[in-house]
Amino acid sequence: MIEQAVKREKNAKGVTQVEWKDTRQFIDALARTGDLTVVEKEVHWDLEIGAIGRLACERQAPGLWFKRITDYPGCTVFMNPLATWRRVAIALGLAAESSVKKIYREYEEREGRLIPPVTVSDGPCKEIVKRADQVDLFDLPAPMLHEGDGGRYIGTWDLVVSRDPAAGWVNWGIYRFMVYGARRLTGFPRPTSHLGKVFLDHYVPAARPMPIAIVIGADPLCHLAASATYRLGGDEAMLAGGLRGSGVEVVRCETSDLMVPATAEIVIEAEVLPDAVGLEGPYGEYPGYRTGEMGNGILCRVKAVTHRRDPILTIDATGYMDDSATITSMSGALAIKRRLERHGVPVVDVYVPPEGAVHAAVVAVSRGGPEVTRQILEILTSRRALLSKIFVVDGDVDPFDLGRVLHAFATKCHPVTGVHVVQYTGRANTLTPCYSQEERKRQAGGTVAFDCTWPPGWSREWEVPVKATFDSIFPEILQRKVTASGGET
Ligand SMILES: Cc1cc2nc3c(=O)[nH]c(=O)nc-3n(C[C@H](O)[C@H](O)[C@H](O)COP(=O)(O)O)c2cc1C
Ligand SMILES: [Mn+2]
Repeated sequence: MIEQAVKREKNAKGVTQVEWKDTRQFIDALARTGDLTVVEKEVHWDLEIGAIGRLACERQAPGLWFKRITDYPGCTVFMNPLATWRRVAIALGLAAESSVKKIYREYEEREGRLIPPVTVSDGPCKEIVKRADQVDLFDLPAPMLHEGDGGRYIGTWDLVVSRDPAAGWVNWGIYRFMVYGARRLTGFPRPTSHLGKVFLDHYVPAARPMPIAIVIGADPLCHLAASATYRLGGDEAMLAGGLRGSGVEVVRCETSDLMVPATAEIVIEAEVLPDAVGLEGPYGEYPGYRTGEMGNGILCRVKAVTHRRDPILTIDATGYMDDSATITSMSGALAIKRRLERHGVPVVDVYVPPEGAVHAAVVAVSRGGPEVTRQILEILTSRRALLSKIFVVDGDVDPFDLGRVLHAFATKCHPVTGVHVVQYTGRANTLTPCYSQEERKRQAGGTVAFDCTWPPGWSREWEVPVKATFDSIFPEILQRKVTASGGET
């Protein structure tokens, strides 16, 4: 059924076009494949939605559409849009049961074909327009997601549009935002994020407020593009167009010249203040822990809110196996693969397993050993270092098969000479749970690479042990006979 929803006749450029152009059409698609649970009974925004959404992630259960929220008639909440591979496959217009490897290959192919956005003069996101003192963020059902969060989070499955005033390029990224008052938000773009860097490099020194648009509930592939590990200056709107197979329709903001996806559910137009901060966090974060304490976040003044009629607030139940486990890990893995290729590493494939919360990567290489492992470690930690564990495996190990990866790690990684470590300051991931508060302040940390490959100097004839697996330790003729009979003879 899903295959039918994708225009099979390819357009002039040979691009597959995905039909769903907004959150509502995507929700319908999920309902058709059994990947949506509609919750009709009333649920509370204070922890109840968060608890149900959290359990759904941990069970890899369908997405959730809450239709009745305490105190908020007229608003609904859609939770965990892309937190399973099935939902990522459906968003891309693939069969729901597509393998992870197939999803990776499809994403990799489409991200190479950028399609620019299309400007429109009006769109559903402008059905309701509230400016200045008409704005009250408490009109929207921002949930208290986890016990102990610093406040109610309205930006979890968002897409934040901003511009570099010097170079003129536009950035999209997903960053968390907390309600701080009726017209105030605080947020947590990491200092290493593109928004964080542009704000600190260009707006703070000039003492100018930075216009941003927090877009909530655009079509799922726009959010996938916004979460992607993407180059500085790269245009995520064009990436989203490439993933969809058609340009994203964008419309101008009311209070700035930023352009936002026209079919989004909610758009919060704001400016980040250059000379003030506001308390933000803690928050139950994607590594699967409540990390940090309440601290200073960026402080934003809201200038307008526009939304569709009966707006759907999209939310990520952040934590173990959430939306970033699937989408950020996939784009991260492919960015690692490209980077290693550029540096001449003989990389075959890279997998960042969702269970590792974007902290661990598996890199398969056609030629391994300590030098290649060291090279991989240095390349992957030379800039912002989000990963802290790397498993380097030989090319005959399928990196997507975690059982085989663990087998290679357990049997091939030398406990003394196979472990390579680097330490760094100023670029570590401050959300890595094993780092102390003191290390986080200095952005200090390290990365370990486990060399799970045979030393290149070992003779294939007599030093490398023969694998005692079906495909290695039996004559080919017997393998063919056994597989031909279905493995029963
Ligand atoms: C659901 C979700 C929430 C995220 N929240 C944050 C966040 O609060 N702060 C942050 O720096 N990155 C966050 N990220 C990761 C960024 O979106 C990701 O690193 C992206 O590449 C950032 O874009 P940038 O490179 O343009 O900064 C989140 C990702 C997802 C999928
Ligand atoms: Mn970006």
